Amino acid sequence: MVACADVCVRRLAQGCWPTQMRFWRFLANERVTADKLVEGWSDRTRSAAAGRHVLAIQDTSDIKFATTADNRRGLGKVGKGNVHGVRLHAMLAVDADDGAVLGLVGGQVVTRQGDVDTSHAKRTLADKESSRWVSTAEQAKEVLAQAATITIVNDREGDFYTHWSATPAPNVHLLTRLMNDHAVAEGETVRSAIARKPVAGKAVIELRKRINRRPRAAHLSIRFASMTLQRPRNTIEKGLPDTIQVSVVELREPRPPQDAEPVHWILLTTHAIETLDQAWQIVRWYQQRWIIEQFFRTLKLQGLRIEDSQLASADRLCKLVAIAAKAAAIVMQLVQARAGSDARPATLAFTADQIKLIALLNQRMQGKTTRQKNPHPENTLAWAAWVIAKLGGWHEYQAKPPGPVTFHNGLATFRTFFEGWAFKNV
Ligand SMILES: [Mn+2]
Repeated sequence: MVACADVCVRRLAQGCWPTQMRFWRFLANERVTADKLVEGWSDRTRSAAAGRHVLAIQDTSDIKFATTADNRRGLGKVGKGNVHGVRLHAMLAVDADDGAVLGLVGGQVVTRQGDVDTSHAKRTLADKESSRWVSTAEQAKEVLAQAATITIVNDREGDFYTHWSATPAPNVHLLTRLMNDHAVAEGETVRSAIARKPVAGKAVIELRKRINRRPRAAHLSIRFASMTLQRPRNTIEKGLPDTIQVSVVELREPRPPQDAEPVHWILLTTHAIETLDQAWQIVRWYQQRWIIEQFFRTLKLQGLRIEDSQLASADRLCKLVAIAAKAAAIVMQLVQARAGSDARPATLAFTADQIKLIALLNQRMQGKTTRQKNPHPENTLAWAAWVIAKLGGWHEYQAKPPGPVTFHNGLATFRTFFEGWAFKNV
């Protein structure tokens, strides 16, 4: 899937009927389950995480598939309205110091069966869909056991008291954006208490482009404090501690440009914050969350186009999503490999035959000057990524490094080359 930049079983088989049958049998096999495939996500992540401070970033994305009223393909509802598909929850390991994607950690791929009618507060965590945040964090503790420190990073959905009580451990931290306000010991809430703190510092931060936001430089002020969260009164969960100690960081944009939504982030973390530098560090770690959004984009519109799959049943679509998630993580590593000097082997993403072809293309593409030479050691991922980026139209005189779209185009071109080359060898 990585080398072909595609998840379409028919196209992956390159017109070879027995190969296509083998893919289908694999997806249909009852012993091949989405859970087993998810377990396989992390084989290489374990050792890559050793000794590092790892940001374990998790998030959920709905993968929509086309259905009709007569044929839902066995898929439950996702998102709003009459949309059907599967829900992918994934956790990526990212090096806290240099932002390198170390690989997938865990998660789940599910499709909803039936509607939930008991109200949210009346169900215990084990019954709730939100339990995925806690169970994936537990997977992280096991997969990332060799890491020096683990910081689990969640968006707002991952902010709930049970998670704060279940997950943190001596070298396991939690960093989450505030969702509902929490009561704090002083008889206040997080929001009101942080607002009364003095501004500790100011900085200009570049905001990335979003669907409803143009990129801009925002003038932000930062506040921080340590606080004691109080156990919610309405919980039916048993055994929760009375209080939990956290640090709170608030970012505000006091004077946003006209027509722009002002920035207002409140972050909660179990990391201790004593200095202004430490508070900004927390903000920078939280900003790394964009990597998982890139990952979902790679899987969908900008990359593998998983939502175009024509597979007929929910069970097989779940397995396909589980396989494609691993492919998307490797594409992300490829994009990064080109930017840095990543010495991991090219076999991470390519077969032995494909690497032979990459070596040939590499010879042809290099120019006479040093600058036009592939600067990376042979057979590394960075070396392969240089060739793929060139195929995607990137030029070494361009100031900007190649992005996911260039790689997507490069991989598509590579696939055509590879088919022709394999055919010639027949
Ligand atoms: Mn989310």
